[in-house]
Amino acid sequence: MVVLTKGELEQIALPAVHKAVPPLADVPEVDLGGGGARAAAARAVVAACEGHGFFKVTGHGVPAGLLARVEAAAATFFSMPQLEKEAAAAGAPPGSPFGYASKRIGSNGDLGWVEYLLLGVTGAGAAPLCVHGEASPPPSFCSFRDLLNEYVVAVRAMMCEVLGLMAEGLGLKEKDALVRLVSHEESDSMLRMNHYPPHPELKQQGHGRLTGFGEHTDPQVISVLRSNDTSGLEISLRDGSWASVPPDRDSFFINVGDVLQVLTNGRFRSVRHRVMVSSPRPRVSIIFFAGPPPRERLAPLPWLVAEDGGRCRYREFTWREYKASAYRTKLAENRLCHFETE
Ligand code: GA4
Repeated sequence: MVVLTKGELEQIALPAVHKAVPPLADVPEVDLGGGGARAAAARAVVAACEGHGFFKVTGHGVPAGLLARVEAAAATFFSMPQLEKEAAAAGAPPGSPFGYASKRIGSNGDLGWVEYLLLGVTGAGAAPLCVHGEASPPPSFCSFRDLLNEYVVAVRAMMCEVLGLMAEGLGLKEKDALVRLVSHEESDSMLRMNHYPPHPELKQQGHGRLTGFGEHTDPQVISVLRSNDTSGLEISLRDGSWASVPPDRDSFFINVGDVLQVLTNGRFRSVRHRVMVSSPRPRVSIIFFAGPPPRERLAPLPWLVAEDGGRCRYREFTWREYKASAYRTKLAENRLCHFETE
């Protein structure tokens, strides 16, 4: 499916020298199922965000049938001929990150062994998805989009539950301080579907690893990830080492994003992560990135600054400003350092 020029192949293949990394033994887990006490769940969310900046959500209430339909539809989309995929998601204005692409991540020269569909999600209503500037997507794509809308609504409800627990665990007076950001009419979120096909050379060699999606942090508030029970996701630990995340077909994974690190004055950790391709099975993941409205002014929350002895670690900025700055960077760059106060 993917045709590479020699230069591109060399760049993508370069990290194949990386050794396999150990599995993350202690993936923090938060059960939303109502079995445990709410205060305990709130504490577990905070501890996980302070630790790895990453955790697993069980008892999430998103119907298994919906997840199976979304997974099947994503697999069907990626199995279409290249031209059809491009046509189905065409219409994004030049310079916009939205639409279908293969191997090229962002617009600053990053490459990966991945093809993807990136869709904009605005508003808080029942049909928030939009393929920006869509001319007239084919009918087959419209039913796919309806299904993804259903998915976004369900995932956003679960995510708001998690953000509510976070606010509680942090002891914020304003209990909806975080939920409000991502469920506003103008919230600027995204849905991404990634497909990592097995690499033919790796299959022949039987070993080796390619970069599917290079290391990075997510700029938004939080990201909610699902995958088709296939390995590949790795996170960076506080000591700088990497650990692979054992796949789990029943749960969601949550990443703290850059904005949440800022709001919590650095108490929560925006987790650096990547996807490596070594599996003989294709990996398909679907990620919801929850962002605030473009005009939203973001700064460390006063309560958390007070708890930190009055030290405010980041200057105030709007999401529009941060996003513009982030989108000028290469994937692996530290984007928050430009907004630190010292
Ligand atoms: C990382 C998180 C999301 O996938 C994304 C990515 C975006 C893109 O693919 O266009 C970016 C990347 C992400 C951060 C730095 C810039 C922008 C690629 C890139 C090199 C959609 C996002 O919001 O930021």
